[in-house]
Amino acid sequence: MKIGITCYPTHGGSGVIASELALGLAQGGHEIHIVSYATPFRLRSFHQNVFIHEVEVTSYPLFKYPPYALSLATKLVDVAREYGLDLIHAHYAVPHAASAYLAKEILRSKRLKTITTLHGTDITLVGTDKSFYQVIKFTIEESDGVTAVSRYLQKRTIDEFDIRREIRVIPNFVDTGRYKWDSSNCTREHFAPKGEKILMHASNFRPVKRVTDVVRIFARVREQMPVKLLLVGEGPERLFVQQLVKELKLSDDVLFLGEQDYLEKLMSCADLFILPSEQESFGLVALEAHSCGVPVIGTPIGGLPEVVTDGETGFLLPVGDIAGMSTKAAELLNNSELYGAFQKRARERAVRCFDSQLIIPRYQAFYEEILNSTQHSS
Ligand code: GMT
Repeated sequence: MKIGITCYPTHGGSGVIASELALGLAQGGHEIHIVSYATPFRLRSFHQNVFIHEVEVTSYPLFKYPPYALSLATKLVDVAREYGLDLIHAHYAVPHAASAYLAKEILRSKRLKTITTLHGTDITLVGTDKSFYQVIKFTIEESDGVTAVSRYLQKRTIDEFDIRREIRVIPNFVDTGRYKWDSSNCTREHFAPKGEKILMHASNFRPVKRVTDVVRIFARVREQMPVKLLLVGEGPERLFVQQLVKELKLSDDVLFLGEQDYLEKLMSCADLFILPSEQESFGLVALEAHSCGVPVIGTPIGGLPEVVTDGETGFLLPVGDIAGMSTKAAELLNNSELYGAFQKRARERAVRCFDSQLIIPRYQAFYEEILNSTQHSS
């Protein structure tokens, strides 16, 4: 197949999944064309079947907001024509699904199919904003195929947008061969020279991630045992988080590592991953932690319970329950037998349910199904 994939290139779950899917499909012999405004950060290994097409956005004094969605649609048209694409797969509905729809209309092609994968805030935060709602509903209805990364997101989309067509659940995935605990990756002594335990959090530091909760949970665990906190990522909350670390006098034990491209190497240093989000349609980073055998302390919201099994591979406590989360974190870290069982089950769960070799073929089968169908039911 000749597949166009459009996604955000920045650090974030949807770009990770789109890039890993592109590489997996390319390895399977498909020709992949990535269309985005930059090369996705996670497209870090070369494959001869992967082509990158950069969208150029023209600025003009009249444009307060350059119309990226139109430039993307134009690029998709050019690429589809030049390479004879069979389908365009849009990751994250806003605005990619609308650009893919427009490209197909411009091409007046019955053969070219469009598939939209819903990732999370494109539905829960952005898509339902009234400035986008009608376009997102329309493009969900008009895509030839739609997938959601969790059962939670599938239901939420149906409810929020009153959708009658099928939305297929294809969960996120991880390369468990690469995301695994590896002592040669592990620079624990560098971060924790006195053998302290290590807590980790990684995100784009947006308010929904509640990174200040991570710091408060850490502060309570630190009252009970020697421990360090690794904070990975960048985003709008970082300054508040730094301020809080100073106020709580934790600076010696909290390390801000910024954006990191090789999270799997850092995961090998972590004892626990903390993800106290107030929204999470899936929680790809929790899956990556599990794949490295790292239990997760999180919240029972959104699709996170579909990834983390409460009481078996981690603990899920109500949003904002800092006391509860720190108690559970300390309980796990203080009991090596219990910890070992969680570690083992976390890894097993990632391998058994979410390995890329299990999930990528599901996308491939879905593509074939859509290409072989003449119409979708809407
Ligand atoms: O960062 C992104 O690219 C998307 C991001 C978001 O905030 O929408 O993440 C979402 O998509 C990921 C990949 O499918 C999921 O693992 C995240 O749970 C989801 N984030 C939220 O729902 C907050």
